[in-house]
Amino acid sequence: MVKTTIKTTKSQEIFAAAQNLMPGGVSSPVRAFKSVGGQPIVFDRVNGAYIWDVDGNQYIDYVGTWGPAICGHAHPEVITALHTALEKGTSFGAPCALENVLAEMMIDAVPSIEMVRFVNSGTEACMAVLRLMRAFTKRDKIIKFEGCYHGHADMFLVKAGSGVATLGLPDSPGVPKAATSDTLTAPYNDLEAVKALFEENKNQIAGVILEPVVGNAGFITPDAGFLEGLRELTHEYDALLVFDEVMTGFRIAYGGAQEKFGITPDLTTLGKIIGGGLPVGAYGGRRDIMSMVAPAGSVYQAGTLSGNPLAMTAGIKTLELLQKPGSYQYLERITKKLADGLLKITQETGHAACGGHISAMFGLFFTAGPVHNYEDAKKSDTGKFGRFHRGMLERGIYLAPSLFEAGFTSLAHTDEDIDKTLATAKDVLSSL
Ligand code: HOZ
Repeated sequence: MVKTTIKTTKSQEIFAAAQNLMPGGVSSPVRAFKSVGGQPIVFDRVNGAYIWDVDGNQYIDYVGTWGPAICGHAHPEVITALHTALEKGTSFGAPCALENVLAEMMIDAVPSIEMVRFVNSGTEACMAVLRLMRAFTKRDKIIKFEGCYHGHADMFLVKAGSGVATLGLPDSPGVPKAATSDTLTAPYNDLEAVKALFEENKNQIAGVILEPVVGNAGFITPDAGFLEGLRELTHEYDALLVFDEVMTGFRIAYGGAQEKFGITPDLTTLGKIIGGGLPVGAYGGRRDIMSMVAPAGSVYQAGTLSGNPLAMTAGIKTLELLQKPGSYQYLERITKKLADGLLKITQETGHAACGGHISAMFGLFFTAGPVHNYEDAKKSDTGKFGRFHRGMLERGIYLAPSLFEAGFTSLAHTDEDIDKTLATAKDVLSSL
C-alpha cells in the first residue's frame, strides 16, 4: 500500500467509530474501500465537481454519488428548487402534481416509456419490473448477464456485479435456492449463449434484463449487433426485453442507451439522475404491460415515500438542466478527453490497459483487453488498480473505490479539472 501522505485523522476517527455502529462501518459495501485497500475517506460536503472530506481535503470527484450528480453536486438551481419545495413539507404519501411533471418528462425522453411508476431506488425498480415481467408473460424464468447488477433483491444475486464483484463474494448466503432457481445467466455480449438458453427453456423465459452498457463490472460496451440480437431473440421467443438504465438513463444520452443505440426494449428501470441526488427509482414501458400494475391492474407494488415531492423536484430540475442545448456535447467532449488521456498515459508509462467512454460514463481496466464481459474484466490487475486508486486519492482525485464500477463525469467538470486529473494520473502511473 502507498504510504498515506494526506492528513486523514478525522476520517480515521469517524470510520473507526462507525465500525462499531454499522456493519463494516458503512451503509453500502463498496465505499468501505475493501478492494482498493487503505483508509476510506469520510466526506463532509460536495459542490460542483468537488468533494471535501472531514479533514478539509478537496478532491475532484468522478463518483458523483454513484451517478446522480450529472449537473455537478449541489447545483444552485436544484438547491433553490428544493428550498421552495421543502417549505411545503417533506412527504405527502398521496398524489402530487410534481409526479405528473417528471413522468411526462420521462415519457417524452425515453423511447420505451409510455407509462411510469415511481419507487425509491434502483433495487426496488428492478424487483418490481421482474414481478411485472413474470405476470405479463405468465412465465417464471429470466435471463440476466454475468457481472450485471440489478440491485440486491434475492432473484438478481446470481453472478452479480457492483459490490458482490468488488468483494469477490459467492452468491449471497441468505438467498434461498428457490429464489434464484429461475434466474438463468449468460456471458454479456454472447448472443449464442442467450439463444441456447431460450432453446433449452422453451416457453418458460419471461424475458431478458440487462445493463445495455455495463457499469457494474467496470465499464463494458455492447458489441455491434448485441442489443439488436437480443431484441430479435426476445421477439422470436415471445419474451420481454428489459433495459436496466439506472446508470445509463439520462447519462449516455438524454433518452439513455435505448436512444443512443436505437433499440427499444419493452420495459426500462431508472434511478439515480431522475432523483437529482435524492433517493428515487422508477420503472416504465409499454402501456399494455404497465397497465397491469396495481391499482390499474393486479400486479402489486407500493411505497410510502414513492413519488416524494423533494425527489420529484430535484429530478425535474436536473432534467431541465440537461435539456439545455450543448449539455451532452459538453459531457462527451470532456469525458473523451479524460478517457483517451488516461489510455495514452498508460501506454506512455508502460502499463497494459484498456478502457473507453460513452458520453459521461467511462472506465479503465489494467489488462490489455479487450474486455467484452465479466470474465475479461476479472483479468484486470486488482492490485495495480488499488495502488492507482490510492495514489490518485492522495493527490486529490476521487475515483470509485472498485475496479468493478464505472466512472462518471458531470457538467461541472472543467477542462482544468481534466488536465489536473491527467497530470496526476501520469505522476501516479509513472511511480507504480
Ligand atoms: N451499487 C452502487 C454502485 N453501483 C453503490 C455502491 C456503494 O455505495 O457501496
